[in-house]
Amino acid sequence: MPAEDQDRNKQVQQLATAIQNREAKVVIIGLGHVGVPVACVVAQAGFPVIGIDRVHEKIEQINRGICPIQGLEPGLSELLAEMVKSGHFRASMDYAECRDAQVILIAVETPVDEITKRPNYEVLRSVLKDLGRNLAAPILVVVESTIAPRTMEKFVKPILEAESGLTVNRDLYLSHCPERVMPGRLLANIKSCSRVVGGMNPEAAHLALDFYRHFVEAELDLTDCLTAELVKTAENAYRDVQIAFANEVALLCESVGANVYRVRELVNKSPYRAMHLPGAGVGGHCIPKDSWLLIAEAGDKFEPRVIPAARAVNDNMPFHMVELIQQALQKAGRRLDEAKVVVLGYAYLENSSDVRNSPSAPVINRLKELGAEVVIHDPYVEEYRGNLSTMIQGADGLVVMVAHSEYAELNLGELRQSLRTSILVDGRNLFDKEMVHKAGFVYTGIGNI
Ligand code: SAJ
Repeated sequence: MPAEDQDRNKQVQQLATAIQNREAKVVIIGLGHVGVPVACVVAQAGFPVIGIDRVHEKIEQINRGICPIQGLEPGLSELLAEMVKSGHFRASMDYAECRDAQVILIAVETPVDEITKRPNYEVLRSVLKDLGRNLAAPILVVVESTIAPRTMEKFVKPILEAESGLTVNRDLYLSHCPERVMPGRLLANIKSCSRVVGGMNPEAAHLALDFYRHFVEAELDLTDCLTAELVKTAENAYRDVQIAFANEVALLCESVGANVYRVRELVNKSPYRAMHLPGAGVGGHCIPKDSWLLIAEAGDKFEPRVIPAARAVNDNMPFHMVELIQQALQKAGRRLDEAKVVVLGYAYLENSSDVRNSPSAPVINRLKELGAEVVIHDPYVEEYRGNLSTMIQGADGLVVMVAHSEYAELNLGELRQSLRTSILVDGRNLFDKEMVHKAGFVYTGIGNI
């Protein structure tokens, strides 16, 4: 066997052994909702972990044992403090930490451009360049961020090879292993959710598999990078399309005077049906953008129609909420530009403080554009905490944008005393229509007007 191949095999073996023995130094780039819990779990599995991020205060917080992730994440703060204290996890801003690493995980944001809906890889590009200049063979680089199909081949591989001088599948092993974390369950998901492990070649896939097997208790499905890119973006686009279908049925129910939630309940009694929930909009850090990543490479080969249409239906739901508010006020003889409206919920998801792509934002902006006075309440979002009884004084309508549990407990009869006009617009089917009517309110809601 030629010396070069012998050397290559030796390097792969070295890397595989370091991973199997948990001696491999692991560097995790991007300390956000994915990077922080992953760093803690990898450290807990026994690997020495360095986290890299560009935000200095985040580095400071972590190295003081403080978790920078907001929101209710069971066990995360405690695990981070323990891993920092034991010396298994440290944060840094210095990419030089990658020079003696054997495994690199990249978990940085991969948004889409607001207008063009094209992938915005500026952060990913910057990270890859800084990383590439600090890579030493042999090395396994895993991209966990959600990326459009062909990104590993067309974008990640050329930048890393150009900056490092290494060669993919010889001393640089590339993998795409998309995360499947959900707010509120970050730690649990990393261990319990099955994962797709894509490799630029079978050896890379197996190196990644051996790594993830140390801390993922669920199934690990081996495949290539392209398939892994398609699986992640398609699984979220699937959810977006399902939600759009539910929203379209809701609008149909409004037009014929039916209750979409009763329709959905009975539809789902039919085998193999799982109609999603209609609602006031689709927010979050992944569902709204992953559909655009999925179709980013359609190019001139074909024109995707279902996926963009689903996005348009879901993006319109906040504006439909404003129409329902306007109609309810008109019925009560109130003009929107003379009304005070209380928006209940700013987070994108119930019982969460995560406000990324919040559907409440377009509702609030549109109401203000139309001249309404808007008051925002959210028990989980610092900026909007407050005494709801005080905030609703003299208001003309309560708008339920988020199904936070505490809103379901509200005493509407009591609240009604403080309102000028008793209107409730329900964007999340949080209240029973008859119960609200009995409390003296005019009720209208998505799919149940
Ligand atoms: N939503 C609806 N109707 C539904 C479900 C959700 O309107 O039937 C809205 C929510 O109110 C929210 C948005 O869609 O504004 C997104 O909700 P989500 O439940 O999908 O929550 P996410 O954004 O945290 O999605 C994550 C995704 N997980 C990963 O990306 C790993 C998604 O694939 C999961 O299905 C989802 O969590 C989950 O299962 O909770």
